[in-house]
Amino acid sequence: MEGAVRTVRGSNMTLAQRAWNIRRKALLMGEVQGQGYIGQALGIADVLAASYFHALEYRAEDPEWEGRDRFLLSIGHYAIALYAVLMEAGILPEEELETYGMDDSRMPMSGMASYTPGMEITGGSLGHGLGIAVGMALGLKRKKNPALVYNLMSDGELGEGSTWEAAMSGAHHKLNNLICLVDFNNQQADGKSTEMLCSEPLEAKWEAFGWHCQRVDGNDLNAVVAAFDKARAVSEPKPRVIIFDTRMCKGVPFLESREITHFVRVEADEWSKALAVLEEGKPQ
Ligand SMILES: Cc1ncc(C[n+]2csc(CCOP(=O)(O)OP(=O)(O)O)c2C)c(N)n1
Ligand SMILES: [Mg+2]
Repeated sequence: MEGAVRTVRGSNMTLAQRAWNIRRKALLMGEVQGQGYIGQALGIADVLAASYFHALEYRAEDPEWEGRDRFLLSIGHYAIALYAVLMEAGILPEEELETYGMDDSRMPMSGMASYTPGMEITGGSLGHGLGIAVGMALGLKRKKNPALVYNLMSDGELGEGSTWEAAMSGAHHKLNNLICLVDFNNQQADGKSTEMLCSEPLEAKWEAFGWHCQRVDGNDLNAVVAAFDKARAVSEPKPRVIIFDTRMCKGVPFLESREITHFVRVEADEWSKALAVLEEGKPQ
């Protein structure tokens, strides 16, 4: 328990506090523009906290350090969530928060590799992150670089054929330096993922494709951390996937209970209300 909630990055801030900070920063950015994929950001905040404050190797002052673990945001529309954790990690300066989504900002609404330090790929065209991750992982292996490649993708991307081609080739090349993270929020543009194009039984599917697979509650920090640790410790020569079941809008109950859609509507006066509600749940 203790090991799971405490960050390994030289501060005594807990992962729960990090996740809360990520949610707060994402809400502040959403408030700036009056919109944003906030449901996704609130849902994935725990996974991002564990990624950047427990699992990944990187140097905040040198985002292109050759030895860094690569974190690919296949889902470009989750950019607001990644900016929040990049700021929390010190890779992006917090002063830029208010520029989110503006002309000339380094933080456009969809993730763009050429704009933002720490944004490894331009990922808005869904279904391509895993293929890029396979190529990167293969390249790192050939260069004898021990860095890991993490690819964060969505449940909607499980409906893309390119995802499964990439999965097959990752296993073929025995990419034990590749960890795929699936945000299973059971939502996509037109409704619930399980009703649009059901990918179940998901664990059996990944395993049949030759991957080591785990499935955990993505809003349970202890389970998330344990899954990262296990994924890194696997000795079999195969790529690893962790499916995170997450809850959209997690941490802001009045949004959680709203009829959840891909683009959660937040009225102009509700951003400050959401921040106030989040404040009530601030971890000690
Ligand atoms: C190849 C491709 N097809 C369609 C889209 C349009 N699109 C943007 S987000 C989205 C929803 C995809 O599902 P998921 O990523 O699970 O959505 P969320 O959980 O954020 O609702 C779609 C279809 C796209 N960006 N790329
Ligand atoms: Mg989804």
